[in-house]
Amino acid sequence: MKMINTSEQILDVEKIRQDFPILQREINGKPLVYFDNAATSQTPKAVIDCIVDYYENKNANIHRGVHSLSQIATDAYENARETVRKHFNAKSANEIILTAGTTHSINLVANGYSHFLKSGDEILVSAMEHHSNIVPWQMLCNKTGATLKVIPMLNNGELDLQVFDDLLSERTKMVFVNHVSNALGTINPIEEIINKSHKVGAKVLVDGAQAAPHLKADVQALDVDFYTVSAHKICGPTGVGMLYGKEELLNELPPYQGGGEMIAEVSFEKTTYAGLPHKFEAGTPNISGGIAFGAALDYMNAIGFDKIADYEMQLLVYATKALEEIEGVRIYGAKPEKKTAVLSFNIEGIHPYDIGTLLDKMGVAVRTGHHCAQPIMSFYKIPGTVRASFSFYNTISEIDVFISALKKAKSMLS
Ligand code: 7TS
Repeated sequence: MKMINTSEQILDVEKIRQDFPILQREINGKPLVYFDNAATSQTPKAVIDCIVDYYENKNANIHRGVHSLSQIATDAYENARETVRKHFNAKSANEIILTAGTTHSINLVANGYSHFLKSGDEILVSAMEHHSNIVPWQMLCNKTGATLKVIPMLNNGELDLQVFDDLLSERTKMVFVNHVSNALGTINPIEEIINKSHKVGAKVLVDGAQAAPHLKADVQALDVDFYTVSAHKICGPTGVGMLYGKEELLNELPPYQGGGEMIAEVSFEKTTYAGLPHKFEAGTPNISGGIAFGAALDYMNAIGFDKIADYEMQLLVYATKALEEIEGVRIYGAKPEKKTAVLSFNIEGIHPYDIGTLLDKMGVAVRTGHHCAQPIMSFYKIPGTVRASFSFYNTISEIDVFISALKKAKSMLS
């Protein structure tokens, strides 16, 4: 991430905030300051309108009706898939599986590879993963006898790439790493990890859930094998997301779930499966969600990911400096230039939950706890952190409110 002068006006944030109805509301009698964007982003009117428009004007089941409404819904859904394909620069729409989100996407791949791995095979997972990029692989190892090995992390919130080099061998079949850590915001060097993994013949799944709100990943340039995203972290609705997979790899994987829409032909003797992407999309999907996922990407692209990243860096640098001036604060993780707009911290002698509760009373929403990344908390030997995560619709004056609320909370709890 590049460093930015804090006084430069990069975005017209006041105008952008008008697009988000929820940002106008109060919480506990105070204007909402929403700093829990890493858990889920807020939803712009364009995306809400898209969902309403679907139910008012397009609602029908897709890929099955000869009637016009079904065709209209199908076209809208497939157009959204094309928007997602373009955004991540996949070669073909067959490589874009619309799932329920990152957790679903990872489980789909883990289930598929459970048919191929065997005892003696190794898979590597980073020490800074969300539980959804740990538990499915443990389940896969239990099923297959493969061994899970951990790429450790360093005190500065980065991965230990020297140990990664040592762990890689011809036994390594798969490597799992997030593009950006949800608990710390670290941007991991996935290009290097992908290149080195490919040299030993291992496949790489990158969990892009926390990267997608802040930067645009190009799956072809990265040469990544699988990439996962949740729409609700990029201004879209919950319950929908993407699994990108290289076409030849997705073709090799068996279906995850059986049901309608994923078949070519069914008889009681034998069923043949549909081609990509439908082979992995059994049942009626989240149709309005898929269409709104496309609308969310259109909305963010109209603002521009370069501008979003630069503006969020201004917020992060400003907030980091203000936070560091409070006595007893320890910030976990990398320096601003190596991470996205996340501040994970503690105040000496105070439980993160108590800080979060008092901040909430003052209208400031942050997440507290282990952030579904318990191994990171174990590494730092702490029960959890307070996590403030920023988005392009947050402002410097909201950070001022947060900092003064934090000082107040500290004095009440000390
Ligand atoms: N991977 C990462 C890196 C995440 O941050 C999350 C959700 C997931 C996977 C799971 O995504 P889902 O949409 O399938 O639930 N992270 C968080 C978080 O940090 N706070 O709440 C949810």
